[in-house]
Amino acid sequence: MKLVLHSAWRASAPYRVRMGLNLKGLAYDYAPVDLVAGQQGGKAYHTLNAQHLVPALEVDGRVLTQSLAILEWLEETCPEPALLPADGFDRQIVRTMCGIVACDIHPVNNLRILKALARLEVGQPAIDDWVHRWINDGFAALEPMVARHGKGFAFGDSPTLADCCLMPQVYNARRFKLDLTPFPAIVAATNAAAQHPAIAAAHPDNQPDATV
Ligand SMILES: N[C@@H](CCC(=O)N[C@@H](CS)C(=O)NCC(=O)O)C(=O)O
Repeated sequence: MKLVLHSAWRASAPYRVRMGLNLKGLAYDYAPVDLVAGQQGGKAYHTLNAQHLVPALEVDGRVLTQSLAILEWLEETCPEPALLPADGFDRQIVRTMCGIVACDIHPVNNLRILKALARLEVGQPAIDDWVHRWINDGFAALEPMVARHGKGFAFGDSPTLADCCLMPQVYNARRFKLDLTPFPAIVAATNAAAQHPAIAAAHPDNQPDATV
């Protein structure tokens, strides 16, 4: 299976997919998309993702988009190691954790939203407050879930899709200098997950297009 991941080093959604691919032990080619230069809006990328968002995953020439759909596809296609728990109720808890990040925090803090706020002449301090507000709201719900269900990782004692969503969101929170003190369980779980080689390899700083 030939996999090509269209990714941007610092972006959350491709970071989720990099973690999934690495945890499944799947090799892939990395195709960088420069979000700052606006490559996601260009004609060439449109054929890969008509939403003009990363990631896009080429699979033997066919294209998948939407990071959660890609992660679910990976889980179905390569079941081992499992990134969802065996128990059906537990699986839904992991999916709930993913949803809090991917449906309720990330979309309102995405680059295009922050650019739209700037076009409305919202200043940087107010934009930072906006970003913090939505991360804080989501993390306030996630913190007791991780405290209850995490046993080294966000859920249980091995990586799940919850880690694939949480790691990038914590990276993003740090980038926006959010105070993570109120979220000790989230911090502990993500610090522990960061030690996992497959997860460490997915970190933004380790991508070929990283600019720091
Ligand atoms: N729901 C989508 C979100 C994808 C998304 O928002 N990607 C961001 C990077 S994390 C992006 O491409 N942003 C470009 C922009 O806002 O112009 C997914 O999970 O794949």
